[in-house]
Amino acid sequence: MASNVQNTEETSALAEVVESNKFKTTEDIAFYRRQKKLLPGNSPYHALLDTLQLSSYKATLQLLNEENKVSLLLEIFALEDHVIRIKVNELKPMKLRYEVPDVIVNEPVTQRLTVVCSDGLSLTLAAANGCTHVLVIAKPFRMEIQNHGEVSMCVNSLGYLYFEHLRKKSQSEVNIRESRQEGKRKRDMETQEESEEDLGLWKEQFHEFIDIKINGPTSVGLDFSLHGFEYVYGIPEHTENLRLKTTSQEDPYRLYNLDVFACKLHSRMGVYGSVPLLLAHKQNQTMGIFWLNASETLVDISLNTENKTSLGKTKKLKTDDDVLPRTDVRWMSESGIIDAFILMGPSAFDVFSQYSRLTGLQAFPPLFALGHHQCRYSYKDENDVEQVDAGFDMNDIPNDVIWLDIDHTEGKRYFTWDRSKFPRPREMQEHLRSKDRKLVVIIDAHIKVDKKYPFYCEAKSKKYFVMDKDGEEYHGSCWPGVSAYLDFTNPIVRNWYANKHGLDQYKDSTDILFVWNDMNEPAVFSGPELTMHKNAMHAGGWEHREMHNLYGFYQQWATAEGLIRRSRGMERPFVLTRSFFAGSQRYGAVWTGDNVAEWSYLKISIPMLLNLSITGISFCGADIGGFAQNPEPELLVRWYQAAAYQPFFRNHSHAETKRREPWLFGEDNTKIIRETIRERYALLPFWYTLFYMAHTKAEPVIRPLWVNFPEEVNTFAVDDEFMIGDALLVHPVTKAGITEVIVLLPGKGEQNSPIPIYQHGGTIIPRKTQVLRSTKAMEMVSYALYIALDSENSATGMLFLDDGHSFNYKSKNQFLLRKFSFKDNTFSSVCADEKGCYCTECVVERILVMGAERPTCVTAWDPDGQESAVHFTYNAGKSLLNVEDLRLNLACDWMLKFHY
Ligand code: NBV
Repeated sequence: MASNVQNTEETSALAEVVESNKFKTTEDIAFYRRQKKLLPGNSPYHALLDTLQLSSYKATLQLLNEENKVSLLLEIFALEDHVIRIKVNELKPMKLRYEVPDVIVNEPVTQRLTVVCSDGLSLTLAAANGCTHVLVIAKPFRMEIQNHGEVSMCVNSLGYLYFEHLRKKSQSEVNIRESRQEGKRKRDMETQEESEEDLGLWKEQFHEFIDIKINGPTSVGLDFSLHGFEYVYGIPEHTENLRLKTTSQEDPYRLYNLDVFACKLHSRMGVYGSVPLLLAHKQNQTMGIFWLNASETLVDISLNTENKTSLGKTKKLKTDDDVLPRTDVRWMSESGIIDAFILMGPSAFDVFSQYSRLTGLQAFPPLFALGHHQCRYSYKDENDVEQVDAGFDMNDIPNDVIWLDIDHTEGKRYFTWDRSKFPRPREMQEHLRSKDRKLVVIIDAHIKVDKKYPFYCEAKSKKYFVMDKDGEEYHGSCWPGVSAYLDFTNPIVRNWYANKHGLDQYKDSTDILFVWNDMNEPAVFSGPELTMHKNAMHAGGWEHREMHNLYGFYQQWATAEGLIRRSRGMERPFVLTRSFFAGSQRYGAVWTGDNVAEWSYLKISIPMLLNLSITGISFCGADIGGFAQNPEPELLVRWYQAAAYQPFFRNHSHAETKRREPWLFGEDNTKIIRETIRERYALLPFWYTLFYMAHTKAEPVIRPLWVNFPEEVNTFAVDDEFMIGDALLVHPVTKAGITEVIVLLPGKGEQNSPIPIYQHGGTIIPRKTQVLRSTKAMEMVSYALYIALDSENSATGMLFLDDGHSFNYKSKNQFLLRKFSFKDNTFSSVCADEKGCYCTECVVERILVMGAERPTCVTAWDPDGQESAVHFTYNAGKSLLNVEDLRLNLACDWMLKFHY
């Protein structure tokens, strides 16, 4: 694709790309074709039980492939808190194979495994916790993971363990290489079809792209059978439903980070990011499989049944009582080793916490990042920014951030300003600061190759770029034209890059400027599938194929580190990334990329965000209105009404679309959008508290219904509605022209409703009593507590409070965590974490009790034990009790008594 093309050309070129099959189908993927040749039930692997070695932290034994006589090393670890880790590598690889670094936060704590039973045919290992057992069966090799005596999972019971060992090229293959070196390369390429036996072992062609594999075939794979499970979720990112579908007749789910503009819906092809975590749920248990591999990965899923008494055997589907469902999950990766974590739950929240111990917790966003974001590709100049900013105030709509896309830079040279459009970027930022607002600028992954661009020259001289297979700087084309790509996998490069965000280095940036990392799959217009060639080279001599899915993760990490460093470790960063991997939650937010202004894209945003949320990435959102094309006003309004209840809340649109600021769709629509955004702001204390819970306890901020109602089978496949925390149930309207939807209320059946947001009985939601122009402006606004009583007339809720932007909550314990409860006609506010201490003048001004009876009087008890009557009103028709004009300090313990 030509450099510096105009926007119109860009879009149509990209659209064309999607149409003309620039992306592989599974048939184009050689390692997949090779693995699919394996027949089930025929594993050539034999576990040599007498090679068992036990150390204080693991068990190892050898697996012999009886066909090719290559031995593998199996390592089994029992990690604390109910996680089993299984690693398989070659016993004696010719050279090291890639093991994913940097994703696992701390070396997991392991428990001793002991042999509890062994008969020469199998052996059983017990973890120190006493409830987990691992049965290893010798021939053919397979494993059973048992929990409290019940088989939860079998490994390799279908015999799909697959491991291509490193090898030398045979003489005939060497001849081919030599003839190429003699300059016959082109002719060879044309004449040498990939032979049937070859199957892309050393070379693979896709369109004009030839992937020469210096290491030859390195693919790995394994199957896991989940007994009793028929609902599986996760492995984002796909434009698919929440519940994963069986792939027997259809494509497998592909995990390969790609820049797919306007991705087709219900497709299993890879899009921008990948999290190789699959969750399985049944009534009494949730489990997870985390497949730690950053190379291209495909996942096959099939649903079977089996007799309760004969675990592991595939049977025809029956409906008998003694028949159990079973989901088989087969992971296939192009390279690396097998490193799988089996998260035993048993609850969904246990799985979330087990996974977070491995890959880390959601970064705690600064409060402003939970407000409304206004973005466009691109706001033209300083005047445009000023007008848009003023538009929010004129229309009485709160907003926290204005975003600048690629055109703010000088010829797509990131970290610079186009001075003809942005002559005074510093003043522009100061203006936004005066309005308590922030600026986010885009910094893409590609770097313009330009001898006059100091950023490029410095990185080049330091050899910080990814190299091509011949040892030259890797070049590809992207927005600036010919571009180079920083090797973010190298810690030295990340360190250098992080420093580039310093206020002294990034000219005319201020501390209200935050960052958006785009095109970091990485997107390479001239590369295969619009991404980097797999045989490009990274630090340490690793091929790009090994860690392709990690590239965006590393860029976001370096950026977040840069923003933290810029404030000398004081301020929380905000970084949005398009590409991501397991662990990206530690560095900021993710959005779902280039969606389209169509109802179907609004609908799919719900399952897409839910699958991200349950795989650790709570801070996620989709472009409001759809990035490409123009939403009709009704769609934009409905999209706002959905997105206001989703974690990352940003209006964004393509350059070729009409302007999309919220007040441009007629007075009636502006009014609804205004109310919707204002409602988001009123609920910010609730959102902020939930983010604190995600950050400290790995509880997803939004969740599928089944997470909160794990026993209610009718919730298991629901993905048109969701929960925010455990308090709000939201059912967005995702169809044109309707005024009513059918809402499933767990425990209560279905209901028709025009206002599809419900508060769950038994919960308390903290809100602000007034909405102002931004989160910062609302800092001192008083709180209201909305209490929805359950059938026992009780409710509980939490509130987290701190300065909203620094790390002081952590480094100096400057925070408040309050617990509210309503029980026995008494409402109380108590401290939920004694460590926290934060001085605030903020008060609770209003308490609304839903489902209450009319009291005779209400009294407040202050911390000194003084009781005084307080004013209340009661709406008998709605059973609403409203206690107003309170001034109860948030930092103190107090009570309200309701007298009957
Ligand atoms: O930087 C321009 C856009 C950006 O607005 C969008 O959000 C990204 O997903 N970017 C993709 C590149 C151009 C897409 C046509």
